[in-house]
Amino acid sequence: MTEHRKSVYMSFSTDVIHGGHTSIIQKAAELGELTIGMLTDEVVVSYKRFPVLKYDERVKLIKSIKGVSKVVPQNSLSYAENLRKYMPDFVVHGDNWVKGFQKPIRDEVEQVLLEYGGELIEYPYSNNEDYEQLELSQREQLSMPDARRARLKKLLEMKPLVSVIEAHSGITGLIAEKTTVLIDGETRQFDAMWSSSLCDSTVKGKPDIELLDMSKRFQIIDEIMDVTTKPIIVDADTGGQVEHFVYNIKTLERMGVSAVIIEDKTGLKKNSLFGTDVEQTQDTIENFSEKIRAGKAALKTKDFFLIARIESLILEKGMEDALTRAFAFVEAGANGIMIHSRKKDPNEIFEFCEKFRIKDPSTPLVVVPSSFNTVTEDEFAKRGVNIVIYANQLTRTGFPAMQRAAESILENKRAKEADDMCMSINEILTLIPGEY
Ligand code: SPV
Ligand code: MG
Repeated sequence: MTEHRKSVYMSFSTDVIHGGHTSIIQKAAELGELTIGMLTDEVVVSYKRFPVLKYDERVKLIKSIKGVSKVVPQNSLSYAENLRKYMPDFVVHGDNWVKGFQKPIRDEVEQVLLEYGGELIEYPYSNNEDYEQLELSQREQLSMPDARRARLKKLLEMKPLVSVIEAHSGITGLIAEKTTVLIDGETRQFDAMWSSSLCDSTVKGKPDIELLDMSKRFQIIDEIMDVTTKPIIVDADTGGQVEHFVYNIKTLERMGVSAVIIEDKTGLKKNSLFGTDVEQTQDTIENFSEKIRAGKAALKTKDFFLIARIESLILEKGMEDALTRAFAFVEAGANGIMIHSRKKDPNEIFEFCEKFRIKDPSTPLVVVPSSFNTVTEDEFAKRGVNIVIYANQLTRTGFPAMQRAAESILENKRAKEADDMCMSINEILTLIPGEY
């Protein structure tokens, strides 16, 4: 009787194959028939960085390596689903996950292997400077204008919902870029950043009335771009005068921004969350459509999105008005629609999405749930929303903390009591690349 050939499982996400990969694959293949679980694009985006090669290309790449018998999709960072399905005799991994971010994944692998008597085999991780350099240069590549700009569109094709957080400086950009959580074997990161008129103005101590000129806004965006790789969506208020807007949209596109959102208001813009408490004027459909057409005509690439934001619900003009505008603005060339509301109750947003989707199944829908903040991303996705923007949370959390620290120093005439509120110097240093 011939002995049953053992089966081996490894998980991969990589889009660059180097000697470290081929040597561990070789060792794994010596143990038996090797199946590779290739992480899907959606998983790679949520735990690492945007893959330079798409899933199918990464599969082709790994399949071409000697020793690989089969490649299957792995739909989560967790191995559990695939291990229970394929029940490999061995799981092979580098020993770099014994501690750190991936430890819970490893613990789960051990547990699942115990269920059926599989074995975990770990080889020393190859800490090679050249490989690290390779990864760094991939990241650098992602931050270049052409690569960065095109990625929002790719993310929309790849994920049911794109999650965006506000950033207004280099440091908040880094928080948006790097913050990762691991929950139930699933990692989450933000996909993109929002450059908010409200937050940019607040940081400068100015009201959100289109007072900050675009060159100031460009400077802030440039600062963020300097230290991050993720795509950026820019809040360009009303877009201003058409004659100015056509220049500004071109600048944004050239910088590598992925999308601009302009709102259908005119005159002195006030923040939408004031609603009808202050005087705000909505632009006519004709004028705003003209602005959209002019903006689109100024663009040079197909990657850049001009998204029209509808203020009808904010200004209590009714659902019909909001829908009429949405269809007209898509007709004028808008690549997406942002519908805004300042109600806590999300029903008017849900109703808009449902009615919009009956006639238009594909134009991306964007929401900013500052007020209707009980709704989860999964629920939004079910309702046909494609982009959720957390528009001001990093600003609104940062400033109260600063205020508390300032008060504490005044109260105590020293900084000791404020120390517990502060991030350690060490943490600050490691947040900023090159400082450790
Ligand atoms: C912003 O973030 O500046 C926005 C969203 O435009 S809101 O403040 O809700 O109007
Ligand atoms: Mg704004």
